[in-house]
Amino acid sequence: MTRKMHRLLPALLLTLVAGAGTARAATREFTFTAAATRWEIAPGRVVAAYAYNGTLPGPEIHVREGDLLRITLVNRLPEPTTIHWHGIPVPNGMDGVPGVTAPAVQSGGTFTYEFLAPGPGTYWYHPHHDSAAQIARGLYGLLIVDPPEGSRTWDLEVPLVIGEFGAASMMGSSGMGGMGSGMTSGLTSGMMASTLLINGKTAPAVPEVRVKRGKKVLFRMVNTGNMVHPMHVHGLHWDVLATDGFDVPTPYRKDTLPLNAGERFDASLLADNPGRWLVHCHNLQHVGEAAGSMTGLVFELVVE
Ligand SMILES: [Cu+2]
Repeated sequence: MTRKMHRLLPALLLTLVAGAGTARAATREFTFTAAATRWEIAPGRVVAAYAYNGTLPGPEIHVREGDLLRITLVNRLPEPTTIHWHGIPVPNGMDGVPGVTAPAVQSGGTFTYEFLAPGPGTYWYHPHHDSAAQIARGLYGLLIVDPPEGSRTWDLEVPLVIGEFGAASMMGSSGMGGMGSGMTSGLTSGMMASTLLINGKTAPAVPEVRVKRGKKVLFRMVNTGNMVHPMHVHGLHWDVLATDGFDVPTPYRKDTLPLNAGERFDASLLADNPGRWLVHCHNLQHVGEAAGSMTGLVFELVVE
């Protein structure tokens, strides 16, 4: 054995040992381009939004625990921005907080975030620069660390990302356009409801969820807004499995699950009661009725 090999051997062994523990870990590379876009929150209702890769919410990323994530932010917004990885213990410089961890990414600039995927669970990402306004314009998305292969105990997975579109403008922030005439008609519950989004749509444009009787559905719920949204399901129950990315010690049942600002829940639902059921925010100012259909934070769950 040469002297060079002697020097390399410990490093080689370390690599093999480390490799054995994370045999299935992979390097996962993504590009998120933040840009202004027009977004249809309901048929014919187009708003001026900010979005990652032109979608609202942004791309839903699925990775495995231990994967090395390399996510490049391309800033095509007319202002600086960052991405903060909510709930993920990233290295300090990757946390996306200007003035604390790393400078904001200027308009036209790029930055590559690099960190390891944490344990299985529901996480989300959003800017931490002018956060209230940029999140209210649509910059947010889900980052899901999937459980190990074969350990899933649900049949269908449904994201439930709540957004308060344009909420910052109601509080006096500038630059929110495209909300339509509703913005000038006063703070009525109907107007409020028209700005609240589930997965980028407002009811009645939120698609129904269809599930076969006896199947289990996992809802990955995230409240990206600033208000509490008590999500209520008719005819069935939520089984709370995890909150903020942590499994709860003992799953518990709820039929109304309050999502605080920034909070997230993994709640499964056993579709054991056939019919067409309502799922809605039970802050009833967040749902409304227009022309006989419900608006705002509401959708239908069909058990076949
Ligand atoms: Cu609500």
